[in-house]
Amino acid sequence: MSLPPGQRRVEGFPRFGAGTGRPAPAVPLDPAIKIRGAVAASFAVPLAALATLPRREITADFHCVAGWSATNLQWEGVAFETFYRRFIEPALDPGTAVTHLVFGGLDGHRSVGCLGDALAEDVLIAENLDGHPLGGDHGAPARLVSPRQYGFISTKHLSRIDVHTAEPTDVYRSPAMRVLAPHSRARVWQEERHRYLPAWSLRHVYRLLIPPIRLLNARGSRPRRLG
Ligand SMILES: Nc1nc2c(c(=O)[nH]1)N[C@H]1C(S)=C(S)[C@@H](COP(=O)(O)O)O[C@H]1N2
Ligand SMILES: [Mo]
Repeated sequence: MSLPPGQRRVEGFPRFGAGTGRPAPAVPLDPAIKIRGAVAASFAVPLAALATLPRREITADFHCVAGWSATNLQWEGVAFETFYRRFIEPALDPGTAVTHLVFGGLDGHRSVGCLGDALAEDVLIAENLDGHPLGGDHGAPARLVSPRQYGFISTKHLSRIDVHTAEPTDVYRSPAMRVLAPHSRARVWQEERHRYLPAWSLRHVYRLLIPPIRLLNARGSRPRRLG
């Protein structure tokens, strides 16, 4: 199987993210996904409710915008479209035209996607990876997985979804994220890495970031020593 433009295969599936050396956030006793924004009233969907929905399994490659790809991952969970139709759509005020969603994680990571991309048939709220419940490294207790978009869209430790009727402009607002200016659609086969700059101009720069970020993330994945 070929990889999208500018991507290179890595062995295994590294833990990755701007959260650097920090350990994964603790999983709450009764984890839930809070829904806010353009809904009649905010509410929370307990993760336990996912067990009552039709389940979906996909096998897909995973592509980080920095240029690594992990191949042949098996995800199991609930199709995001199923979740959206079951919980979010019924909570909208009549006539509300949703355009974008912001996916928030327990560690503060946030990503923006347009509704159409989020409703693609291979987008999941995943609870299992390769036959095992997600561990801290890969997004316990549940994460978004959108295989045809760069990895930063696939928010781990998913705990919040904000519903929007226009593209929110304040999500990627740290100084680093302003420079990285992620593309609003982030489709890997179209190589939509950066909002303004052509992807080829960034391939080398992004690739330089992979070893230090991998190292920091690997440190954070070690259990904390007691005492
Ligand atoms: N909550 C959260 N989600 C996140 C991140 C993060 O740091 N925190 N990093 C993103 C990035 S940049 C990538 S490439 C993938 C990495 O997923 P992995 O750590 O399971 O390999 O998760 C994305 N989702
Ligand atoms: Mo990434």
